Amino acid sequence: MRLLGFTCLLMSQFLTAAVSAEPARPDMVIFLSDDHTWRDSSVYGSPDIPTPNMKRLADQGMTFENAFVASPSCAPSRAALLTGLYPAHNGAEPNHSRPRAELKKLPAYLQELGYEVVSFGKVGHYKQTPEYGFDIARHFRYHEDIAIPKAIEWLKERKSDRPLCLFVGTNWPHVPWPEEIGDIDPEQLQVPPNHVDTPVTRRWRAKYMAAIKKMDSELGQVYDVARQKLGDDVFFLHTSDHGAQWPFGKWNLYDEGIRTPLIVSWPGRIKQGVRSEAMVSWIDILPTLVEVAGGATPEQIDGRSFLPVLKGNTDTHREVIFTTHSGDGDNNVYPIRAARTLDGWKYIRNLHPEFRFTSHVTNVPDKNGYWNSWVQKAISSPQARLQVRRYLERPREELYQVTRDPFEQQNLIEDPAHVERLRKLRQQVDDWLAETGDQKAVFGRPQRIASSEKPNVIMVFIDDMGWSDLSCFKGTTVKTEKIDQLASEGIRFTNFYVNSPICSPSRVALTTGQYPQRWRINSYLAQRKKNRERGLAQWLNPKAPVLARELKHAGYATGHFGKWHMGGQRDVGEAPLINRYGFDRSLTNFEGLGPRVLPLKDAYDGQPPKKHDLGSANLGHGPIYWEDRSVVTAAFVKDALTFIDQAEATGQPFYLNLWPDDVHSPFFPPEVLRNSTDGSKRALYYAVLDAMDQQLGTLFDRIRNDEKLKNNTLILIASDNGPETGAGLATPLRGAKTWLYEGGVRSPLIVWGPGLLNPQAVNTTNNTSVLSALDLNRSLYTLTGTELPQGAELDGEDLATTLLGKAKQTRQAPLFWRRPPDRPGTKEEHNPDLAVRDGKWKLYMNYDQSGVQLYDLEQDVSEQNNCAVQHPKLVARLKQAIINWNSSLPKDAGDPTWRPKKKTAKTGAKQ
Ligand SMILES: [Ca+2]
Ligand SMILES: [Ca+2]
Repeated sequence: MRLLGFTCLLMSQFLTAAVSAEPARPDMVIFLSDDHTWRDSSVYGSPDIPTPNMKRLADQGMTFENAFVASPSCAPSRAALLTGLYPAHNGAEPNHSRPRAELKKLPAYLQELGYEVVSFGKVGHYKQTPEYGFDIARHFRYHEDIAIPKAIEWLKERKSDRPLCLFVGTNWPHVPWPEEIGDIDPEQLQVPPNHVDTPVTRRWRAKYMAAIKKMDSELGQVYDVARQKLGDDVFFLHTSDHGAQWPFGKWNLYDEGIRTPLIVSWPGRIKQGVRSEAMVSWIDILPTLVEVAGGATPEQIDGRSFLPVLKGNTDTHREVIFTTHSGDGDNNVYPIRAARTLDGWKYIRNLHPEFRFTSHVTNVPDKNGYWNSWVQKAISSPQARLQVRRYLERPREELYQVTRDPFEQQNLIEDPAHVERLRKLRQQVDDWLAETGDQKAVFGRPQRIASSEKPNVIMVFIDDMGWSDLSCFKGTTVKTEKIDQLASEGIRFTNFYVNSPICSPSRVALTTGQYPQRWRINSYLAQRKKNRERGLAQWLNPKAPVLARELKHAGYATGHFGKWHMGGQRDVGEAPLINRYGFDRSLTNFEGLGPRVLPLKDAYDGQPPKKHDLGSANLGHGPIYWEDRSVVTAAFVKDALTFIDQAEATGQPFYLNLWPDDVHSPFFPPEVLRNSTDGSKRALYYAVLDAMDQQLGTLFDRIRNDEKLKNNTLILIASDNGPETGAGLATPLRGAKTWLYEGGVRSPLIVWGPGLLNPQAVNTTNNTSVLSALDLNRSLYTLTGTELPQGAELDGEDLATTLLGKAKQTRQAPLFWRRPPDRPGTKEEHNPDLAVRDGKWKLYMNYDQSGVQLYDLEQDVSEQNNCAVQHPKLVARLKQAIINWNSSLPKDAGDPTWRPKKKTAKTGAKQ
């Protein structure tokens, strides 16, 4: 009888009566994939991405055409799944955030019904998984791919006869995608129409496919063992937490971000091989599982059980799906809300269209290598440029008819034919925002879209060039024609200073706008031990204010090309990479980390070229390539030109550091110039200066020959410190590199910008304004209309109008220097410990207040006549000013009262 009844029911309506009559409590297996776009599977129509195991499952169950996640990034999506609540309700809004602790989570609902609820792999967001209250939670860390075999092993060996709800979460096809692509042919792949088709895109697409293959294979293994071990009455559900990490996918509310595969099989209960149009959300999965387990559908949540759809009792569920995205708080700060209707319409509201849409894709290009190829193609291809700009800049609202325009390319927001539909969708979203108490919060610090009026800035910071080496600064040995040309079209400043007579601290001052001693960088950074012994930090603290970072947030493209020397040299391989300081793109030498070009020294003497990297090649964090020392500046220029082209393609103003390691030793000029020297240090130095001038000329010509760039670009040229003794010249100034005397810290400054400077000031020399690199930094905030960094007190003063030749102001506060701790001078002559310039006066003294010297620089620029005795009051005032300044800063090993910090296990290795 029973058997007959069973057959009858099967023939009629699929066991509905039996299920509702008594709790079935079937075993349940939920297989979650990670970052898999629904479209990228043969089950959902992909012509070139076979997913045979998804297909197998689909053949045995119900495939949902209209399944959506609540939010397109891992943590909020999974939190919505495991609470049945929208992100604004459960508190997990940006990526990496958690639902509120007091909320009831999915395991608790099922445990109450007698279930053992177990999780293997990425089910919650990695280490958050155990917080959801699973009976067992294992192997949930980042790409802990062993989770799948471990889950299978565990299930095979399970002895309990409690009903089981097993979650298995693979990390595939989440990045990093596998390098091994097997027999996938990138040439044969279909590139989606909203992507940019480049060879690199195809290679990455092949890698993504290889990752999908892994996921699909794991799905098949778990499905098979579930059926073997748990029998036919197993409820098996497969879905993905959101779309893939491609532009317009993950972190987006386009269908590629929010629409998701959902396939459910339950032999004997769900018809085989059916497809459902019913619209369901990830928040509906929790109540569905509870109902399948025989429980009453929870009422206090946003989700609603779609068991009636599974049972074939209805083919509708929701009319509209609401989705939300709040960014990842870091690379993506871009809140969006959207409604997607069953009849195929999508309304998107970008809460802050003034923000630039950035993400891991744009910000971590080495891990998403195709993005650069998109931007590169956008330089010449309008189609590529359109897609790149569409990704980066979004309108306030978007409206798409997804059924006709599946890739959401035609925004119909302005189309009068849809006014009524739009009104309704806006209202629905407003109501939903109100209902969920959505605060529309911005998580993290956004990047803004800059006005196209903003000027570009190129900061050329030459290394170890003397005060009087450029022929436009009275140099007589070589003609620096390219720099001279800029000088003749711009303004020369003869009272410009750097804030240290040596590389690293001078660079820190220009970079941060603060005295470098604040950051404990008062000499060149070298080996870890050597840094520690001199009382130096190991690298510039990334918390320091950085002009480039502020410009980046204001919408600038930022690039650093050339020597860095603020961390990441010799044996200090764990220093932050240059991009941590706010640079979008960088190429450096052996004095920094990230992409770099390392020099080969060739003396053209028949010997093979020698590598010169001081250990950099061993530090990793590349890519690294080698180049002849004589053309390293040209390599920096080449990359800078690409950066400029790309900034134009992305529609951004740019800030560019071009910091050659010319004309620092060792001196290896090109062969043709070397041959015209006598081989002496000085002659080789000038040959390098000549070559550098020509190589920089390529960059200058690019700007000058482009009308738009010419009129809206500012180029500044200075040297980071005085000349190395025996190489360049500082005549008539006293001292050289490492000395606090004028020859160590006074530098040429040239400001060029035909569209920006006062035309009357062109080809003039400003001999009166006293200013420093600190003031350049501060003035560039004004010149670019950029807000000052929050909470930072800058030491520079705003002399923007002076730099543009519209005024001749001088810095108000005195300028101070402290000598590098390891540069006390020579046997014959002591390098003064401390110095101040105030007006025309410069005063020197030692830490113990001895050795006071005072010079009147207007009368005595060569600092030959110490007039301290004649000006006791002035001396007393300036001495006190130095003492006050110096005592406000951390000491270093040059100060006799400095004591090394005790080395502890925690801090010894680091700062
Ligand atoms: Ca994910
Ligand atoms: Ca230098």
